[in-house]
Amino acid sequence: MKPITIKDIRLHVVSLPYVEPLRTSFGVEPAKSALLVEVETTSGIIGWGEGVTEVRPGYGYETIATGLHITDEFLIPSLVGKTIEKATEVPALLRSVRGNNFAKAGVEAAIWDALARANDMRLADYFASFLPDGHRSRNRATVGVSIGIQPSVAETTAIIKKRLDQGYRRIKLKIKRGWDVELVRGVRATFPDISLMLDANSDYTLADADHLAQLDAFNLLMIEQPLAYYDIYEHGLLQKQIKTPICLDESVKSASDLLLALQVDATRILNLKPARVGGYSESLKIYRICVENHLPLWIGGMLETGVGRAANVAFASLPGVTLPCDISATERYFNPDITEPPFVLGPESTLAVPDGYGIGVEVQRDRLEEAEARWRENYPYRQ
Ligand code: OSB
Ligand code: MG
Repeated sequence: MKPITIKDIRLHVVSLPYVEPLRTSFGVEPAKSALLVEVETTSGIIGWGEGVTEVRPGYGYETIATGLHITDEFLIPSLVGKTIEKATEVPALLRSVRGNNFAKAGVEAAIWDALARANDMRLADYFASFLPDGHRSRNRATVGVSIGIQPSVAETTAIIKKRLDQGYRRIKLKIKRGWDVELVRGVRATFPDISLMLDANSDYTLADADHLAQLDAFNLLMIEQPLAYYDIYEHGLLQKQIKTPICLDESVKSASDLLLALQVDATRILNLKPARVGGYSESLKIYRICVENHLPLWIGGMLETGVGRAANVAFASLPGVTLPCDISATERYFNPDITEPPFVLGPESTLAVPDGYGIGVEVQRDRLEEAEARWRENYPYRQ
């Protein structure tokens, strides 16, 4: 493997209108805002990465503004001028900064892309090179679709029908207190057999255990993150009171969190969002823990632009990712995205890993500039 030397790291804040916003238990954003990281090497290779900072500290505590601050002032100076042989060296270079996983994940992802491109490799194959034989990329990711909170059951079933007709084979519904059992009962009346799961985004407390146990009647694949975003222990207590498998999302921010969650039976399935755990190096550690413990694993999404989506598709193509992922086709999110080619839903609810090197998609400079201008118009405090 050829090493890279980092010449420059540039940040781009973009705003992209959603085709359809996603309402969760903590709210809705009208447009996608993203902090994109562009790494340039001394040999002129460009790598791209995307953390998942949002405008508000809703899903995680980081925001676009904290991402800019941490990346600009602390992460970039730790990396510029450094020669990197393996992308897994990056976390050690960023060790002096605690937390701020989304910001770290953005720069780490750009370095993964640059190293793969510098070595004429697809990112999926570069990921696999850190795993034992038998973990080669399957060249496609099996995916599902996430459906936001709708005004009624009828509107929810109409969207589910549209998604099933498009070829998605696993449906995730966002729920919140007061929008759960009756929703699922209504949906199951129309679709008794579809592969169905729920995501509560931390809206409940342990006092809701009896209420949540009513969901056991509906043959759900899992319920994602019912309790507090920082909690592991009480999810283990809740799992004793409900049969539906619990899948942690927000609470698992490192391999160490996952080991604790396994110890207290707080997660029977894992939603891994590489940015949430600080990047793909930590994600590979978590991947190995899941394989060793036979823990079903899937890759979650944060409505990423094509930059983040492409890297997640590459990771999701690894065989230890055993359940459908929250990575849908480009047309479900943006029209157009800032990268080409788009991801198109293929046979058996899959997205193909692109053939190109690195993340395999190319940022379109004209669209990037347009999306940066849109951010500046909407968020003038950052000008
Ligand atoms: O909890 O998985 C979540 C989007 C924003 C914030 C949190 C979540 C989500 C999703 C998006 O569910 C799924 C996707 O990217 O398709
Ligand atoms: Mg979730």
